[in-house]
Amino acid sequence: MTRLTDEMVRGVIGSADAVDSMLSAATGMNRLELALDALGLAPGDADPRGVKASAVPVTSGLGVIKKFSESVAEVAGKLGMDASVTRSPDVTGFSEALSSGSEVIFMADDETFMAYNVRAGRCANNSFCTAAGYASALKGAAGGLGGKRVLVIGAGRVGSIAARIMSAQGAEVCIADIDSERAERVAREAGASVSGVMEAVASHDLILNASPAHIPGSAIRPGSIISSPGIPHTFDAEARSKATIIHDPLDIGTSVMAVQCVSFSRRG
Ligand code: 2YJ
Repeated sequence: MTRLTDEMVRGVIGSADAVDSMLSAATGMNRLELALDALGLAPGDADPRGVKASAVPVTSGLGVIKKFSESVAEVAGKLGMDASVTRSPDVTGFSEALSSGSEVIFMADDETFMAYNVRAGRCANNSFCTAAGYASALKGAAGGLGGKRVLVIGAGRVGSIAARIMSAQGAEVCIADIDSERAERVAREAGASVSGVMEAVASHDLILNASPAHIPGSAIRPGSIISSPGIPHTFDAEARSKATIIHDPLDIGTSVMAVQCVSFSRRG
């Protein structure tokens, strides 16, 4: 799994309004509406406003990413949560978050990024929430996915979940991955077909890119919509001029996590 870096996270603080503008221009939804849609929830099912949240820095593995926890707290704050970063990292930070009365606790190591609902004892997981958020963004931008041909690039955790979600919504999903066995297996599970990356890009207008691959603009069809959680994000100027590209390094996945985590204590 690709790990975020200091550089990828650097721009998150202060960019929430730009992400909101990008989202509403492309999908017609703001971040809360997108998160609710991604999770199949109604507005009354999850109201993040005023919910106390902590982001706990985690030092294990490759260690703390500069401004990661601060960025997570900022994204939660943008949804109206009362969010802050704990003074201490790791277990002491988790304990601090509990003592401070936080209802939602965000933490990430190199494998897993989760939001824990203290009262409900349940977790929202970033891979699922990222897949659901970007699938919902693609659906919003395309005016629905039922009966439409959608390409998923990357059959890892996010791509495989997104393929299942969009297939269940009636899309005709095709999966492309450099590992063809992995693509075949995920396609079987999702009721999807398989294709090579470049020929699939040339024959699809709706793409969910959950891979770190560089897709050259010359291969992209004009008017395409590309919902792209994949990092690093390396679309060139031609791609950006031909396609609507939906991407941010943290906001969409974290917003969906926050809303799902809040919904755990609101809906039994
Ligand atoms: O607390 C910190 O600053 C770090 N321990 C954060 C680590 C962030 N983790 C990742 O980027 C992993 N790839 C997990 C993200 C899951 C994406 N679905």
